[in-house]
Amino acid sequence: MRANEIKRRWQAGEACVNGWCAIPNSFSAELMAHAGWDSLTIDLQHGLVDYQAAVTMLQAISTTAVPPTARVPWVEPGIIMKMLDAGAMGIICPMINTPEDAAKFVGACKYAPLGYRSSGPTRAVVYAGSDYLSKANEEILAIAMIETTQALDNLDAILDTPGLDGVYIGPTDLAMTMGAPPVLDPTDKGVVAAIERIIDAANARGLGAGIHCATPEYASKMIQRGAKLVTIASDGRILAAAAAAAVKACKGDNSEAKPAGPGSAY
Ligand code: 3PY
Ligand code: MG
Repeated sequence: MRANEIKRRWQAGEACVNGWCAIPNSFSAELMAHAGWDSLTIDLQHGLVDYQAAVTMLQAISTTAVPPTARVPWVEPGIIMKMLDAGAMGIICPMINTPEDAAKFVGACKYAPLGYRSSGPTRAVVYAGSDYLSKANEEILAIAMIETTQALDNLDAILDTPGLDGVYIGPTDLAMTMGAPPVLDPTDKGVVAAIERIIDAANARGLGAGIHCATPEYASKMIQRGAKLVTIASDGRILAAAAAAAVKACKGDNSEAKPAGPGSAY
């Protein structure tokens, strides 16, 4: 089976600079795949991507060796298994708040005896190799999003879930549940302390810690702080910023760019 390069990097103590695909299109995914990211995530939660678009995006990404993951909409085994069958090499699952959520999530990502994933890796065998069924439990990553105060309260129990490979911090939701401004790249002291606590607790167990960032500067800072997967914005966000900058440069417009609200952070 194709080795999961995210896992290889984590084992070598290296971080992945991760791209985020929210645009439901195979060509934008192909462009992202050729842009030099270490890994890519197709976002079926807040991205505009449905299952059929996601399949074509996985095919586009597989014109390169970049490992694809998917963020699913919720802790729902059906879509987790469908994305894995389509060839995602890992799943990022939002709102894992309890050890029960974590066990349900990890179980959906792993075949028996580790979990209850159903056998039927229709495209995954084509993409990842004919020995997929026997190797998938080792190579497929189950990454739980920690993004609420409830998850913080249950952090140790969630991280101790057998088979969990990593965590992914959602700073916006986390801040919102802490009563802080809901933004990526937070500076609120309480939110920053929570992020650092999650990264340290994951690293102490040999789990990969990921975080969604808005800027390369914050992402680099997070790598220095111990994060092993840092996302920078999204395809849509990067496209919008580059387009706005080009128009502004051509028009010689010196006015401030319109700030995007937190809701458009992806
Ligand atoms: C959040 O900030 O809540 C996220 O889910 C980022 O992906
Ligand atoms: Mg979130």
